[in-house]
Amino acid sequence: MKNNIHILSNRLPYNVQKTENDFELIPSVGGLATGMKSIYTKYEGKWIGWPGLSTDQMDDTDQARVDKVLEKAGCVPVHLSEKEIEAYYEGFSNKTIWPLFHYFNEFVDYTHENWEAYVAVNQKFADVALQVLKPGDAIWVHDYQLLLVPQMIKSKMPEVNIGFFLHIPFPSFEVFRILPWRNELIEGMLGADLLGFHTYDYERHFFSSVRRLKGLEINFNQIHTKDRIIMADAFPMGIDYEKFELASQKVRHKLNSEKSELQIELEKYFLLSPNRKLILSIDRMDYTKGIPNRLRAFASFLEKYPQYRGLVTLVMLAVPSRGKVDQYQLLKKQVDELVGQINGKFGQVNYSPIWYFYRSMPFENLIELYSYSDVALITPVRDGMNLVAKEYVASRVNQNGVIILSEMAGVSKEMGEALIINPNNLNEIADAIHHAIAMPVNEQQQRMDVLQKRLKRYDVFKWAGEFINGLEKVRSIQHQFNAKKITSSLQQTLVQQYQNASKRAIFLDYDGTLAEFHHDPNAASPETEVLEIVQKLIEDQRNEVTIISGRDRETLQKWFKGYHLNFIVEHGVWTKVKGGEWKMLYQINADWKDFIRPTLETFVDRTPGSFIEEKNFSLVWHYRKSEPEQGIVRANELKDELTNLIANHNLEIMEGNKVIEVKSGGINKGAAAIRFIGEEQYDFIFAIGDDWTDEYMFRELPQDAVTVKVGLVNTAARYKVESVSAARALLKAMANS
Ligand code: GDG
Repeated sequence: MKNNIHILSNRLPYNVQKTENDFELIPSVGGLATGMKSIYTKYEGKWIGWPGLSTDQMDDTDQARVDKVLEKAGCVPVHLSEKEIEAYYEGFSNKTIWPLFHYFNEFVDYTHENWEAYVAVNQKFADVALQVLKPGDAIWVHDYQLLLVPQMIKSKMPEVNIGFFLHIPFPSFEVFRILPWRNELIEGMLGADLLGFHTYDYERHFFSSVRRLKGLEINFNQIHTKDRIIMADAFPMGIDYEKFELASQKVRHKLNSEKSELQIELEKYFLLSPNRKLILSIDRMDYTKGIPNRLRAFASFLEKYPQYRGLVTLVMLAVPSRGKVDQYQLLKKQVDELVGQINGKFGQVNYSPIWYFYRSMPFENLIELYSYSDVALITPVRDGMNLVAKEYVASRVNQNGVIILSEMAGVSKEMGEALIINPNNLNEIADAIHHAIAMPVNEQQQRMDVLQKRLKRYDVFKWAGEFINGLEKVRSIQHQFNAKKITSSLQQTLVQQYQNASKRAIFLDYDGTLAEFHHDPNAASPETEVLEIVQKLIEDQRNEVTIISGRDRETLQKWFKGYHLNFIVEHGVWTKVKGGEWKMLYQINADWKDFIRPTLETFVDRTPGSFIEEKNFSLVWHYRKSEPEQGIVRANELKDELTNLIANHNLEIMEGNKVIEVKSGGINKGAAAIRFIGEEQYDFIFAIGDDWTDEYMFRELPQDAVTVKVGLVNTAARYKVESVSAARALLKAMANS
């Protein structure tokens, strides 16, 4: 059976329209629809989404008909009621997530019922997807309306490969944390195997929230959860370049009789004077697009450079959007007023400074606007990407034209050749308009040439293809990491090996292996479950059970008082064979501590939340409680400084889980475990541990030893388990066998 790739988004790529006695589908022309169609048709998947008609607008017969026409087009509908759309889409999606993710904190609505509807509708989408999906399939989920869907699918069908793409910005943690439902949203997204963003900045903001809210480790662009690797990456969305290029080539060669009214008007405009210029502005009427500031900046331009009055016109197409939301109604009013004021102030008999269209236009008109405008003025205050900028570039077949572009739009990262402005700096925008109009044609063409080559290469098909490659890549990385994972059948084999053995050495690391990490290392005393496992293991006469840890003698002895155990502590400095006395295996001194301690103290002062633990033969700097990113930066700095300091001393730096430890050289758990085994003949050697210090054991124990890493990261161990609870389950299975 073939593995399919399905698409899931809020809207299906069609508008459903009622005809006299049936329904018909009108295809959407958007870039996403085009890009995704190439994918779901190639991989024979389905497109799952809301068809655009509410269940209140259809009776059962209508619904059955709609389902049927959609089925023919490869679509599976998620039917929603008027009420659901209002609370989930207009409510939580557009009044909560949209403003917050675009840094409009003051517009964020915190209605709890909308959140509940968001959860319920996301579940509806996930349930429909679960009906469609087969094991081995992949699904690509789109955008902020569906942030919870990945986890909802993953929890039911972990074997499905899930991609998620966010079309809007992911905000800085300081903004994201404002949301009461921040944890749920992050968990929802972490159900995906691959997360795509338009830019690296959004990706790094996302990582920052993942670190801070979930405490997960992130290596390069891989997030390590307890049971799998998740990847995130920047995939800047492209456009259907050829479509815009071809359409604008045609515009130029039209006969008069074929020209639209708009095209005729545009041509007339330039006839009045060869010095006339047209500036273009196109967006949805949305407060994120910076329309009022754009108008104000245009007025400043006419004020500052009066020689252009009568010669430069701004054509502004604002497409109606989300008209039911208060802020959008206010914005519309504000824009209407500003246009009126500017036209009133600078207008002449033959000249209107702004041509304002509040409606949407057919594609042909859009191309005419792109083709006839000398400058594209794109000034959003926040914008995930902004495809208008790319479409303008693709439409400039003569390679002239200049783009003025806000640095707050994701697309600015790919368009260094545009004139980049800060959308709040009206003076800068006014000067940029002047710069653009005065720019020599050969310079315009040089800039345009670079932009066109880049956008042509990375078009929407390439973008979609790269994302699918990413999904395949993450699957193979997950396989590699899972290769050593102990499955239930492997566990049975290991337990069998254990049963068959007559003399066993068992080395158990403590923190991160038997016990979860605690913020306070002194509060990590063993839970009953751990004590029971240890008890069970030591009851068997064939077992030599050793706790092997970096901790000090006193703590472990106290915690396991009365248990007939061996101890190797402080990474092997001290050993205690059961019933015997503590012995120091090495004659080592700790004079060096006075010379290292001041450096660690400086780092404690500079890194709030970090502290020093002093052991007999080592000093440890802990940063588990500090700000995660700062902790990592400081840890790297500290390693650097220590490396210089310890040169010519017999000392070692070890990096554990959120700790940097300096200790006397030549001592490690591997050497200690080997020494413990000595001449004894064991027919089953088992060692389990979670961090870097345990890797010494994994490397030095005999090859046939059963070595187990806790955590799905690279390791020298033969096997891996994903978590402390899985480690305990394995030990329990052996102990109870
Ligand atoms: C979101 C993110 C991100 C506009 N007016 C008409 C019309 N359009 C088309 C344009 C363009 C699209 O609409 C607008 O796309 P943008 O990218 O500029 O903005 P959003 O709608 O806010 O989209 C954005 C995007 O998702 C993709 O990930 O770039 O940052 O906010 O394609 O051509 N098309 C027609 N008539 C119009 O009047 N036919």
